Order: sequence, then C-alpha cells, then structure tokens
Amino acid sequence: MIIKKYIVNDMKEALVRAKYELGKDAIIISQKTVRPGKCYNLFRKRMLEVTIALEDRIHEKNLKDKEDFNSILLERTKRDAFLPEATKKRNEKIDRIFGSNTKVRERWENYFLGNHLETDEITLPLIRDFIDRSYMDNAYTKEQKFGKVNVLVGPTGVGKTTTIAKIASKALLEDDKKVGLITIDTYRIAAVEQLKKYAKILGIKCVAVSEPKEIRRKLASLKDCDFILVDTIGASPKDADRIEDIKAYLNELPEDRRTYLAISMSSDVDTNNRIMKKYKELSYNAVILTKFDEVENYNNFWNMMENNVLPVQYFCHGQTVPEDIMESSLDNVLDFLWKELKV
Ligand SMILES: Nc1nc2c(ncn2[C@@H]2O[C@H](COP(=O)(O)OP(=O)(O)OP(=O)(O)O)[C@@H](O)[C@H]2O)c(=O)[nH]1
Ligand SMILES: [Mg+2]
Repeated sequence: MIIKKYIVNDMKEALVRAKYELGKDAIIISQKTVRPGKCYNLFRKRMLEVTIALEDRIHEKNLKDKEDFNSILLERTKRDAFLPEATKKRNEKIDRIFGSNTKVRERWENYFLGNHLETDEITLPLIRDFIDRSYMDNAYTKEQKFGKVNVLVGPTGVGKTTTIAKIASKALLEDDKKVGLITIDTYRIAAVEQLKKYAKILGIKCVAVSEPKEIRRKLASLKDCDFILVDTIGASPKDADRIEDIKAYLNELPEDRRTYLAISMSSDVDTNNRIMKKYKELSYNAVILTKFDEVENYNNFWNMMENNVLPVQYFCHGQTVPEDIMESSLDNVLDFLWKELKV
C-alpha cells in the first residue's frame, strides 16, 4: 500500500495533488487539522493533514501507463526539437481540439507518432481518419431507427419539446408519415400549449395525458398515425421522484417503444455524464444532442466518442423549427463543430 500525507490548505488541494501524483484510484484514509512547524505555535496558520492511500497493484499499473505515455511525449519532443515555434503552435491547436480528455489525447499521440506524421497542419480529414482508426465503433456511427412510438426524456430546458416539433416536421414533410403527438407534461399548462401550438401549425393530432392509466386510451385515439412522438416533463437527474413518475407513464406504452435522451451540448461533461447515468433507469435507446450552436469546445464530442456506447440519433443546432436539426452522422457533426469552433 502506498501511503502519502499532504499538508494543504483544504481538501480540494489535497485531492488535486493526490490525483496528480497517485491517480484517480487513491482514497482518503484520514484528515486532521495541524499547525505545521518545528514547535507548537498558536500563531501559525492551521492546515489540513490529509492521508491518502493507493493499492500497490494500481500504483504499479499507473506508473507503467505514465511511463508509456511519457516515452511517447519524449519521442515527440525530441523529434520536434528543431521546430520549436511550429511545435508550440501545433500543441496549442491540439489543446483546443482535444481538450482535457487524457484518453483521447493519448490515442491522438499514438496515432500521430504511429503514422510518422510530419505535418503541423491538423486538418479535418486528418481528424476524421484518426477517428476512423481509433474509434471504429462509436456513438456517431451506429445504425439507428425510429419506432412507431418514440419518447423524448431529459432534463429541464434541454429542448425536448422543440426537438419533437423538428422531428415531427421532418417525418411529416420529408417522409410523408402520419404523425401524432402525446404530451405527458401536463403539470404545466404552458407546456401542453407549447406542443399543441406546434401540432396546430403542422396540422397533426396532439393529445395530453395526465395520468399513466390514461395513456393506452389516448394512444388508441391516434390509431390512424404511424409515427407517434411522446413529450415528457423535464427532470433533473437529482429528482428521483420525477424520474419514477415518468417511468410509470413509459411502462404503459408498448414494449417496442423507443426512448431518446435529450442532452444539451452546452452543459459541461460531468453534468452530462451524471444525466446519462441516472437516466439509464428509463432504459433509453439513443441520445439526441441539442444546442450544438452553443458549444464552446469539443469536450462533449470526445466524451461521447470515448464513453458512450449508445447511438446518437440527431443533433440540434438552434431554436428554429424545423430547420435546426441534422442527422448525427460523424461527417455532419464534425463539419458543424469545425466551422462553429474555428480552430
Ligand atoms: N440554442 C439552442 N436553443 C435551443 C435548441 N433547442 C431548443 N432550444 C431552446 O431551448 C429552450 C427550451 O426548449 P424546450 O423545447 O422548451 O425545452 P424542454 O426540454 O422541452 O423544456 P422543459 O419542457 O421545460 O423541460 C427554448 O428557448 C428553445 O428555443 C438548440 O438546439 N439550440
Ligand atoms: Mg418541454
């Protein structure tokens, strides 16, 4: 067992230092307030002594990983020694594109060195090739199909209702489907009105359901529709009761329903990871990404690439219905981000 003591101003500082030195698997085993120095002195500032431990086995693995990664970096630094300015520029560009996701950055370094690339120009086709080779099976390349009944769930304000209007318009105008809408978001009159307004513009049926047992009857009233979209009330991942309420409604829908989790690309990665984890309780089949027009970096894009095994169904990039929605093919998403973020 590796044991380390840190004398720090606060717990946050201890965690940052421990994470850096020992990795994310280190655990806190004790903490106490101390006044550092040789003799006891009441005027000395109080500090926190935090003891952190890490299993030997994990420590050895971390060291090996770090060594491998460091040797790659060293090799690159040696090779670039004659091009300091260009290298600096390229590294800035790498930071901007690959952000803070260390797994992605390691993959990129391996790709860059493995292909003996000499160019300092990181282009869109190069990134596309990197993805093709490093992430053969990823969230953006999975085959997806809508079912007959399709439910959108997700946190408050991510754009569920707006996205339903966009998908309904596409289905109606491009695929010539008979579309029907259901909302279970009847807690707020404005929410029902919002969906009904879209339905009226599109000339399609829209029904509101205020308790789970009503769902089957309302669904039967849409029997002439071959494509049904269900809007739900927004629920924070912290609001377990509301998620349970939504589940009670979903359980009344046919088993072959498809459920889509809408998440906003303008939220931070940790928030989105929490949402994707909590919403697993609703067994969603795919993800719809909204607010691409508000992105400030590539972090969510790489996070989905690295961690998400579920397909991305669509991505939305603005408030305008029906235009601001696109198929989430890798080319579409990358092109959009490349232009939006102007690296
Ligand atoms: N910038 C941007 N805004 C969007 C996008 N999609 C939706 N919005 C806006 O986000 C706001 C919330 O949209 P809604 O569709 O009402 O979101 P919701 O998830 O249904 O919200 P709740 O029902 O309250 O949970 C509105 O102002 C929309 O116009 C998008 O792709 N980009
Ligand atoms: Mg809504």
